[in-house]
Amino acid sequence: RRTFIQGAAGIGALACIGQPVFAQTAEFTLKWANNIPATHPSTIRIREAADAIKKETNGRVDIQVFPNNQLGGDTDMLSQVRSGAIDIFPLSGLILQTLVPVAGINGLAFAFKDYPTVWAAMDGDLGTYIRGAIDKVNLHTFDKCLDNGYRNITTSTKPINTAADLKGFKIRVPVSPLWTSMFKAFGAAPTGINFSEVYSALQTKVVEGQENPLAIIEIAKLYEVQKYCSMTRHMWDGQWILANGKRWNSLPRDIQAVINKNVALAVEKQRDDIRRLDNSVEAQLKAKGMIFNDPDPKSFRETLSKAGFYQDWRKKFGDEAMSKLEKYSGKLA
Ligand code: X2X
Repeated sequence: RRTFIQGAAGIGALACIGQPVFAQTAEFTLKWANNIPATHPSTIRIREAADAIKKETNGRVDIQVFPNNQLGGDTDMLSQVRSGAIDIFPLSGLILQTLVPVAGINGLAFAFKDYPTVWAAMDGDLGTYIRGAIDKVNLHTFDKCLDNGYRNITTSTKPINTAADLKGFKIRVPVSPLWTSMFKAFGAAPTGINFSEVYSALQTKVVEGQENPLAIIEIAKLYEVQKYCSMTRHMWDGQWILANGKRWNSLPRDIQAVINKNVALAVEKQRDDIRRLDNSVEAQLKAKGMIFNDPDPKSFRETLSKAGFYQDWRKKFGDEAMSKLEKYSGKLA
């Protein structure tokens, strides 16, 4: 950790580009890393929070933000936040599932009909239950998760209109048991690939398609290597903001309070940004040549039911977790 503090010597040099200068060297330098481009609201809002935190602590806290997989892919960054090489790292609950099985539960296909339901569940007792499970692996989780969004399928080859179009379809999914099993249940051929490798996997046609929220498809320029966007909205995905437990607990209470307050503010703004993008990006992507279609969810849900997808995951997650989810989603079968 001492080595990070050396980096704070750079603060003085920033004075020439109009950043505030703090006479003292930061007492707490925290590395914040993510898998998302610098221009995505998840990075923009956290950078704003980092600036506010620096000001409000009179320079005692310096949060350094490393976006876009600069410090590794998700699987690697998860190890790093556990070891303390990274201090704070937002990660999809479904990817965290490899370590905390129940953290994938919000990804059960078609669980949340709309955003009010998402936030009621994730900011309510489903979220509390998941955070409790994450605590047990010595990661601190901030109260509210970031929005990633409702996910849609893009392809370079054909539109996906019904579940039958996914038969044998070579699709990238994030590295997560639930994601892999969902697309296997659709009859597709899913490959688990970290987001850091997705653009090139699509470009070199290792896979024909992938699925992500519209904001990511636009900001990570996936439209350059994909032609069709099928608005399946097959799941909602968010990112839990994880901190190394030992590091977090070692911070003084007043410092934790300033960080908590500003991260919570950043999350609120980030959620608004994503909602706005979710409504506006389709037009931009169409202008760039993507072809959109709106599939009926019915064949997708039926295919999953018939394949035993919901039943299998009900067993894995257990009745207690499922009842917390189904309070919001209604019965999933
Ligand atoms: O890896 C992905 O597809 C992404 C960027 O949506 C996640 O973080 C889960």
